[in-house]
Amino acid sequence: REQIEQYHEEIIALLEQRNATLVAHYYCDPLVQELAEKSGGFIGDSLEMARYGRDTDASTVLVAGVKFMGETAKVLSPEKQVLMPTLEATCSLDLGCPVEEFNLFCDAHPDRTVVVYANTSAAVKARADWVVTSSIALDVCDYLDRQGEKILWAPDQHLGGYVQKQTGADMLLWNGSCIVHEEFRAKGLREMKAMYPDAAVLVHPESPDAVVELADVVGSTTQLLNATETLPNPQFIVATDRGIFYKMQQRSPEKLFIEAPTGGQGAQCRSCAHCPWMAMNSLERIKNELLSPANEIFVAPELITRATIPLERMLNFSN
Ligand code: CIZ
Ligand code: SF4
Repeated sequence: REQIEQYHEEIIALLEQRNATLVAHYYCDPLVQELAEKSGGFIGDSLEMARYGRDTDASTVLVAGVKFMGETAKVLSPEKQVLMPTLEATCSLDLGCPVEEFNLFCDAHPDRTVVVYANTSAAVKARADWVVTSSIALDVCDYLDRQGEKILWAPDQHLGGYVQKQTGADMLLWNGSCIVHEEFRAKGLREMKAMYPDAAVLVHPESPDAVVELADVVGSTTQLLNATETLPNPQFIVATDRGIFYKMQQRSPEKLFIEAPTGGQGAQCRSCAHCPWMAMNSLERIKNELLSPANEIFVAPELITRATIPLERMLNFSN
């Protein structure tokens, strides 16, 4: 613990020297989230991170998350330096939606409004009419449906299927998925619910349909976090990345938070309830990056110009 405190203090001094701020995703290691808090930085979901990065006065934004979050920060603040602890931290949704294939898909369906999830590259966003996160996907697609628009949705098929079911919108879905959320299993969850009859079940909509159906609350990371405060239940079964337990427990120390069951077993399962890419954001890498920046995010100017349009729409819609 003493060693960690020392690490934290060294990093805070380095952040000050560089006029830098640390912004961390809820799925990062608790020690990194704690550092973000202590340093006066920020913890949030990808929508909140994007807004914070845009609005901060710091000249350098150090993004502890995955690559698309760094790219989004750069697109929204091209004048700022955006650093990441590593450039290897990616996302199965981003990887599963390469821009060349995506462009062909869009070309084949010119009559559809293109809505992409935030978990995509800047190049994919540059082709989109709208960018959404899980906190506003339902509202945006519902709005577009009411305007009579047909939607092309990418890349998460589970979230897309959920939105389609809830809104009745005409949606053509890309077939991507999140390697963390797709591991949650309905059978195990049903058994767990029977063991904890007083628990509320919280599910992120990147999870399979059968798991979503068992939920008391379906929502984005922030919406699930808020539910742990507003619901009276003493226990919660949580189907999302376990990184979020840090904030849940901090806000409600008296409540019990239980990981929803996954298909894989222990150490064999690299992605069970914790994103292996989020886990790459270690204190050591954060410190090294501030000592000698080697992982700066650059986005081509023409992509910035184009990707800004759907990203601004996202930020304005959710204001
Ligand atoms: O699954 C993710 O990576 C999420 C939920 C990102 C975000 O915060 O929107
Ligand atoms: Fe991507 Fe899933 Fe990791 Fe989020 S948790 S960054 S969606 S792989």
